Amino acid sequence: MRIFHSETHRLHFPQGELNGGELVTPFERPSRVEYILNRLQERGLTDIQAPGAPDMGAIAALCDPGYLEFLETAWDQWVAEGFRGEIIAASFPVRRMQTGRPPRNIDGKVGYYCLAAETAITGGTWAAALGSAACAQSATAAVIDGARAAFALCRPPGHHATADMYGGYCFLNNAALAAEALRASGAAKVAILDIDFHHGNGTQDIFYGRDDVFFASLHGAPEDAFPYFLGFADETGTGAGEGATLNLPMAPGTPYSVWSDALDTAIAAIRAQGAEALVVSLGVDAYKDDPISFFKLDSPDFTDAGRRIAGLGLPTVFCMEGGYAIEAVGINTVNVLEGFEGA
Ligand code: Q9C
Ligand code: ZN
Repeated sequence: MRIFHSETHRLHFPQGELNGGELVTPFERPSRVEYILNRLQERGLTDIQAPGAPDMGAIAALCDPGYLEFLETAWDQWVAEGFRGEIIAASFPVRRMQTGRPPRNIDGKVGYYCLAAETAITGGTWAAALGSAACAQSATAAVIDGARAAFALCRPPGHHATADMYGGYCFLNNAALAAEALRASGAAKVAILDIDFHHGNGTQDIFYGRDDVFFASLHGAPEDAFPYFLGFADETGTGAGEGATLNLPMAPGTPYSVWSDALDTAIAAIRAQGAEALVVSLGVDAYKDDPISFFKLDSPDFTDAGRRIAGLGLPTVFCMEGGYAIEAVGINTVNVLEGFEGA
């Protein structure tokens, strides 16, 4: 399988994540990539290359222009303001405060474009987000060129990012970029299967009103799990997109026997939709020992999940998302890819 990885991910390494009122070392950290790379090598998945330059036109087509300008300039403005810490949002346009006007003040602007305060921005965040997007774009190009599948080792992840908001460790929605590129290459219908533990609110939001990109997500029930406010089973799409979103929220303690039934449900829906290409938002935080999640998948279960996904027989772009049980992240990620390839 062709694999795309960019060293630029290292440029994004905030020292602090707001967690339980403390600033802790972020769960989403550079070493995650090292564990995945090591495991890929160990298992002989060595076709690893750097992506091409990011396709800025495709990123501009997906995202709000003010948001992209914000990501590009936020650090310089923050430093110019005299702030000495990392960028952490503190004021948000919440209920009855939404007038759609991005503030001039950088502290206000940060809150305007942020959906969750755990995620810090630093001087290298924009470059890292672009490198991550480039991995998704190059992996998609490989699949468009005829590869059965490709793996984008995206970091930072993407599925919480909307067209105009960052958060949940995400800045640019890599899976959405992949899906759009597959559509542009001629696939009439594309499916995004999101198996990260968390609901892919950003991806859902981007495609919610469209019927050409089907979105299916397996995740911790929003009553109990981040992002808390989206991902309920009754969110099924709107307008032309009605029926093109499938949410499968599950309870704390969910074992693989239940999770795999949900996976089969999502796979059957993707088949029924007539998707011609597949994007997998590949998070492995459904793992039993993940420090911020509550499902009970074991490592061999990820191999089985990969096998089931392969059963769709679709050209497939895997985009790395979450997974924070550091040592197991490599094993579980590679298990999905091996299960897929061995099927
Ligand atoms: N402070 C992804 O898996 N909540 N994002 C953090 C611990 C945010 C997860 C809770 C979790 C975001 C891509
Ligand atoms: Zn996650």
